[in-house]
Amino acid sequence: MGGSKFTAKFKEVYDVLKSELLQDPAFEFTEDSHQWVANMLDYNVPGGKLNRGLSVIDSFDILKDGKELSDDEIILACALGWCIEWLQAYFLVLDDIMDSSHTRRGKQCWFRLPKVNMIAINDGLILRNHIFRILNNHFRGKPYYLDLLDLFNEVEFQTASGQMIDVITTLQGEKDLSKYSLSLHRRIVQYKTAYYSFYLPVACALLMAGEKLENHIEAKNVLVEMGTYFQVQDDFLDCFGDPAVIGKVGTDIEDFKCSWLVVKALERANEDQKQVLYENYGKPNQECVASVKELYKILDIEGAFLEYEKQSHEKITKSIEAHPSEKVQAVLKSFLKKIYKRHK
Ligand code: DMA
Ligand code: MG
Ligand code: MG
Ligand code: MG
Repeated sequence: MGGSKFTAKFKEVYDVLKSELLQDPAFEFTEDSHQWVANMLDYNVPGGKLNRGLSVIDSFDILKDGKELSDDEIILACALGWCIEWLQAYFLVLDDIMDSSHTRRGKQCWFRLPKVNMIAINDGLILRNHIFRILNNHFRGKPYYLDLLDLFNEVEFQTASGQMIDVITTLQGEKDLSKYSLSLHRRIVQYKTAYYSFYLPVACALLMAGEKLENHIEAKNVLVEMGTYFQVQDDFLDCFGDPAVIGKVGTDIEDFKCSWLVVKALERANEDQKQVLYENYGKPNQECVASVKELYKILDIEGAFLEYEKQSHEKITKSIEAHPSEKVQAVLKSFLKKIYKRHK
C-alpha cells in the first residue's frame, strides 16, 4: 500500500469540509441535529483506507508533471477525493443493511447501533446529498463543474445498478447456483465497484487537469479492469481474509452472493461436490458455511485466486504499457501499485 505524500493534508481537509457542512445555510441546525451529523460523519466517512480519495490528488499531481501544486489546487483535489469517500460511505451504510453485515472498518456497522437502526437509511441519503453540497461550495465557478456533476451522477447510477444486480441474483425462491458464471460476476462487479472505485478518482483528476473525459476511453477500460480485479480480491478476503485486518466479517456465503469464489468452485467441482454447494450455499447457518469453506479448501480456490491475481496483474500491466501517454501510464501504474496483493 504505497502511502501518499498528501495524506496529512487530505485528512486536514476532512475537518474543513465537515465544518462547512455543519454550517450549511440551507438548513438551520439545532444542537441535536448538529451532534447527530457530526457523529454520523466521523463514524462513517474517514475510517477507511482512503485509497479512492487519495487517488484523486495523487493522480492530479502526476498529471501536473512535476509542476508544484498550488494551495488552492491541493484543497480542491482533496475536496474531490473526499466526495468519493462520501459516496463510498453512503453506499457502504446501505450495503451493510442489504448484506446483513455486522462489522465494518473494525466497528459495528452503523445500522447495528441501537439508536441508529433504520435512521441509517436517511443518513445514507444525507451522505449522498453532502457530495453535491461540497461540489456546489467548491466547484460552482469552475469550467468543469457541469462535467463533474454529470460524472458523479452517472457513476452513482452505475453503482446503484450494480448493487441492484448484486442483490436480485440472491432473491429467495430463485436461489439457483446454475446461473452463476464468470460473466455474471464480471457484470456485477464492474457496475457495483469498478466505476466508483477506480474510474471516478482518475476521471476527477482528469477534469481538474482540464481534460475531456471522452478522450480517455482507453484509460477508463484499464481502470474498469483494475476495479474488477479489486473486487475479486474483496470476494477472496470475504472468505479468507483476516477480519482483524480487513475490519469486517464476511457474509458472502450466507448471503448467496455471486462471489468469484463460488463461481470458481462451481467450475472445479465434480457432481458430488456441486451437490455440497447446492445444499449449503446461501444458508445462515454456521455448519453450512463451514462445509462451503471446507470445499473451497479441497478445490484449492486459494490457488486459483493466486493464479488469477498474477494473470490479471500481467494483463493490466500490458494494457497500461500500451497507453500512448506516459503521464496517464504513470497515473494507472500508481493506482495498480496501491492494490496489488493487498491484504485489506
Ligand atoms: C460492495 O460490495 C459494493 C459497494 C458499492 C459498497 P460488497 O458488499 O462485497 O462490499 P463489502 O465486502 O465491503 O461489504
Ligand atoms: Mg457488503
Ligand atoms: Mg454488497
Ligand atoms: Mg465483499
